[in-house]
Amino acid sequence: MNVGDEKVFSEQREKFAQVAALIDTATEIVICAHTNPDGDALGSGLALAQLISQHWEGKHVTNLLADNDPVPRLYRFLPGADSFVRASSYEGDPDLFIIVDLSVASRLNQAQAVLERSAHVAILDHHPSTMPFGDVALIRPDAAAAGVIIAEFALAMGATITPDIANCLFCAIVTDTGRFQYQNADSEAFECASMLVDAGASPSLISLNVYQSFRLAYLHLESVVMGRIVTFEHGRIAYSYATRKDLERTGALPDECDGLIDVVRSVEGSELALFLKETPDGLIRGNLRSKGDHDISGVARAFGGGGHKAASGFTTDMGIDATLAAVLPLMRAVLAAGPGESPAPIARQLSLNIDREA
Ligand SMILES: [Mn+2]
Repeated sequence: MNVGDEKVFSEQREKFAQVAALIDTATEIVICAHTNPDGDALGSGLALAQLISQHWEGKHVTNLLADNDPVPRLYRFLPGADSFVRASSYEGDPDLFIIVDLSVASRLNQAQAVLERSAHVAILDHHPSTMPFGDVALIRPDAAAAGVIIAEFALAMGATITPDIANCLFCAIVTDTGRFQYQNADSEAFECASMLVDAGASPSLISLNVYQSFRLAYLHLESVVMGRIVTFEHGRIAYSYATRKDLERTGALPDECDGLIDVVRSVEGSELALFLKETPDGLIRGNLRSKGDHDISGVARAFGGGGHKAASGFTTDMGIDATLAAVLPLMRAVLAAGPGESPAPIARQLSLNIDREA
């Protein structure tokens, strides 16, 4: 949003007050983000938990992980990262469930059971959502990161932003904007970041941990993925992948692969990028990026995934070759259709999904 966009701000203020009212009356509060949590999901959740604990008295706040996987290695330096509880081992009945960086219940995975036991639900998110739910849903797709919304919530509450909270939120914003390089890096993101540095966030500390602490095994995998990049459509589409064998051979871990899509998208002249990763259980996790105005989210949706116009993801069980064979034609169709249009092959694939689910 543009700084000074009064209508958005007043709507947001109203929703913040509603969320605060839910916190006021709750004692047992849980916070959870999406499966495969990234820097925004983890940083936003941790910051919000610390914010509530120190600004409100007598709240019992628990940060949940949607899955049984541990916190990805690169984010374990975040203040409070060791306090996460796996949703499957959480037995409470929360008064309030706050969902951050997510507005689709199914991507809560094992935390869905906790959601069902919760008396109230609030959503603070920036993913485009067609089915908002919960008692309060503040969903702003124009916000660069969920961390931006949490930072503004803190300001609206008049809460103290400690250096720990500031570091969590700075990490959220720097990772979701690709170090302030993606299309979503707007003045609001920079304003928030500036405010967070004033509050004690250390950009160099976060950069050191997130971008300059790769294990050699990961870098060896990166070189494999780099060596395998293929472009077509005159270089406008780039893709690469990592198999289970690649991971075994290099010793890289699945949760280290999140940055590999950035390697693929860095090819000169590429407008759309795809990276596929085979997970240990044989599923294929796909990351899609659009560097210009093309909307890539429809391709992810066609395979049951979702996300933003410029960054989205999906999971299939078809193997790498079959996934490439299915996804690449849709990417080609997105290019052919031009910005803002939804190409027919995507609509067809979406209707196939609906038939299958029905
Ligand atoms: Mn996010």
